Amino acid sequence: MVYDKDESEITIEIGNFPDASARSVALKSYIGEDGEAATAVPGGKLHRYVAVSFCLLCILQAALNISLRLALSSPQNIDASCKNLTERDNLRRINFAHYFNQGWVYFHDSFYYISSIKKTWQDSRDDCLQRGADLIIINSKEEQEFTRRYKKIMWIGLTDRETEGVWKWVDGTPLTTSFWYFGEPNNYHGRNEDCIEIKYHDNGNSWNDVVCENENLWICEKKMAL
Ligand code: MAN
Ligand code: CA
Repeated sequence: MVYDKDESEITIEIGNFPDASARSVALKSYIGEDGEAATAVPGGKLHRYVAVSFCLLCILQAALNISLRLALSSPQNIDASCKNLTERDNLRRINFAHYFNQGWVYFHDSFYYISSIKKTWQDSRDDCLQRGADLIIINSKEEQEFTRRYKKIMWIGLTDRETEGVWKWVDGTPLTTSFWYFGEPNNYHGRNEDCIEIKYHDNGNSWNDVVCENENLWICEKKMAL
């Protein structure tokens, strides 16, 4: 290809062609049928269209993202979520104050109430239910250790009253992690020992099965929603 300055023309030398018509055909295929400047790459136009459409799509997507973000974080929306948060926070505060004032102890997302009088297992459970709680469900080593701190014999929310030998927590879940004292549970001397007390609190494994009609202190648990 030679650019001729004087004549302001582009002269393209495509090779030796026998006649003028063959030369014209070759030239047309080089510069494009409509005379527009085209790249020499086959399908170049298509590539350009695809690239331009892709860019337009990207711009559209970005615009959509920005407008959505603006809409969602509008002052009204922020106000509403802040209001919800503070309302929830206030309820939580009132709840916590209530339990603390009634002498409950907070430990690992639950409140616990330790009775100062003794009752049967069922009456103990009813007392917890009346307080909006239930007998304690022990589901971790930490919670088990927590119960031992009180150094008292207390009912917990575990029983096999429904089916002998099938231990269930008061929320209906089966027993998975247990802390039975050596030799327990034993239905001692053929007695019907269907309710569980923390008895041997100086031992990591402190549980004992006893007759549900015995009278014991008890420990209620109220799980706090996070
Ligand atoms: C008492 C009761 C029983 C327990 C035995 C252990 O009799 O608490 O439940 O198994 O002591 O010696
Ligand atoms: Ca026993």
